[in-house]
Amino acid sequence: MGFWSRKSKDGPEPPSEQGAADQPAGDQGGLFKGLARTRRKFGGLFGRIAPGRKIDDELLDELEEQLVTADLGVTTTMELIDKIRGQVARKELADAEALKEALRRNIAEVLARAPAPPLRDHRPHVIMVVGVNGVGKTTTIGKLAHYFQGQGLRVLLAAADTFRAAASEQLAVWAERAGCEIVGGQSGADPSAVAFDALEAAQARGCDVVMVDTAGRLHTKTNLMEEMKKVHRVLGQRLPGAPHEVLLVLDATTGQNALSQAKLFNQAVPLTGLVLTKLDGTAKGGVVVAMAAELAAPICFVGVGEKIDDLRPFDPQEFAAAIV
Ligand SMILES: Nc1nc2c(ncn2[C@@H]2O[C@H](COP(=O)(O)OP(=O)(O)OP(=O)(O)O)[C@@H](O)[C@H]2O)c(=O)[nH]1
Ligand SMILES: [Mg+2]
Repeated sequence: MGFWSRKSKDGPEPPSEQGAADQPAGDQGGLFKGLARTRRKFGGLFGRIAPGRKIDDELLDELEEQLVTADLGVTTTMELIDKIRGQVARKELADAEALKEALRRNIAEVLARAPAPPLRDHRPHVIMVVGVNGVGKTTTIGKLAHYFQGQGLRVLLAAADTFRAAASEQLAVWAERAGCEIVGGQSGADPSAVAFDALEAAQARGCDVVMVDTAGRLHTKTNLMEEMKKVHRVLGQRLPGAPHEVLLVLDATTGQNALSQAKLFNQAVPLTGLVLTKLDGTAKGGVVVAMAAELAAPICFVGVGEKIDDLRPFDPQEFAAAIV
């Protein structure tokens, strides 16, 4: 599949904490559990349908409304509903159970539309992490550092958030937890200079992965977006082709607003992937489907909690099954 799915040298992933009683056996890391609230939103509709109930316009209208409320967005919902109407017209769906199965399948199809990043072998592989304030960039970097270290890769973090007080200390705590290296800068230093120095250090030390933590910024603030572009540019000056990945971190609880953030960030720096955090705290998990439908960048990871293990590589089939 790509860089993200490199197999661990140490065998299978560690088992996750125990989840809900109805958690499927394969729910490593608690994706199913994390999406409980989103699923409840979908389940609410299916729960009210009497078994064997005929699929009619009234039922489809209700489903359409539910999908919009679950933040799939109007465009994506229309697409899904049209498809289901076609299946109903062709008499492919006998009852509510078949409808549920069809919805799950159709959602997985939409999610799989954005392909996983291609396999690229750079050394170091440079990943820049961007997003608005407080979405979970630093936490995600900590989780990813742990993930990569677990695959036997040598990771170095660049503390290029020189804006927020204590940002580099926060990253240092994650570096310690993950057991990786970190290069920081003085508070108030030029973030692109820190990124440059960190990349230089990673090259000298032979690191496999460099992750650049950046300050949170509003997608509408031009000067801050320019600063981010400079970090991107300077990394490329140090190592042509870098950064190889630009990950946009989005907070799933923001629902549809995440979509406009993604569009504006993508205009500033070419995004290669999305990470959706805080799926555990929201009933708006449906926004993932809207993302996959409307954006070119694939969803690489989802965050389902605050702990170091609470990050899952994104799997369309698994995700669709976990929400429907
Ligand atoms: N429940 C939950 N909380 C998360 C997740 N990811 C991050 N958080 C929490 O979100 C808060 C903000 O996380 P940070 O990693 O500091 O966010 P940031 O984007 O780096 O913030 P700034 O650097 O200030 O822009 C913290 O309290 C994290 O614990 C997640 O997947 N689930
Ligand atoms: Mg941060």
